[in-house]
Amino acid sequence: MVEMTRLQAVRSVLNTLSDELLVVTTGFLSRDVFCLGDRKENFYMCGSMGNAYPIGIGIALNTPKRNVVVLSGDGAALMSLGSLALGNSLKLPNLRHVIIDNGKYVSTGGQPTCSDGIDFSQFHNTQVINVTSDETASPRITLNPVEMADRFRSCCK
Ligand SMILES: Cc1ncc(C[n+]2csc(CCOP(=O)(O)OP(=O)(O)O)c2C)c(N)n1
Ligand SMILES: [Mg+2]
Repeated sequence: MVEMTRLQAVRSVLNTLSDELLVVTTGFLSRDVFCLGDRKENFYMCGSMGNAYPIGIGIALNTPKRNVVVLSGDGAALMSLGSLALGNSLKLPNLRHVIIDNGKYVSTGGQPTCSDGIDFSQFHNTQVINVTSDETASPRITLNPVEMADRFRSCCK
């Protein structure tokens, strides 16, 4: 098994992107993506844990000509299991889910999740990247939320 840190995992995902719309989960992962590869096609779901994937479903349904990638943490994916079932049911061809699984809620202090109790790769177009260690937090996102949402919307055509 390839061992990656959280930032290496995030870089590996960003390296796969061209013009995809990217929805990123709350916490350190949004900060990491902002620092390593901010682009107008990125939507950072600051604050509302578990909502990145359901938002990704909505965007993929409404912009069928665009490919949508959702980047989640294991804790966020566990919080939103209903949406993973919906993803399995809809099987949207333009939606991809990448889950960075560190087995913890790292952004809030490293409390353990129960991600070892589920095989996320059973879900539609889902890739799991197991992370063996986490760097300290990237700096906070400096974008104004309205500005960020507006520039993202302008790409959703
Ligand atoms: C509904 C809700 N519950 C709790 C939080 C607090 N919170 C923010 S990030 C986070 C941890 C997220 O864990 P995970 O998705 O595994 O990502 P990681 O931090 O490990 O990268 C928590 C508990 C929140 N923002 N929203
Ligand atoms: Mg985690």
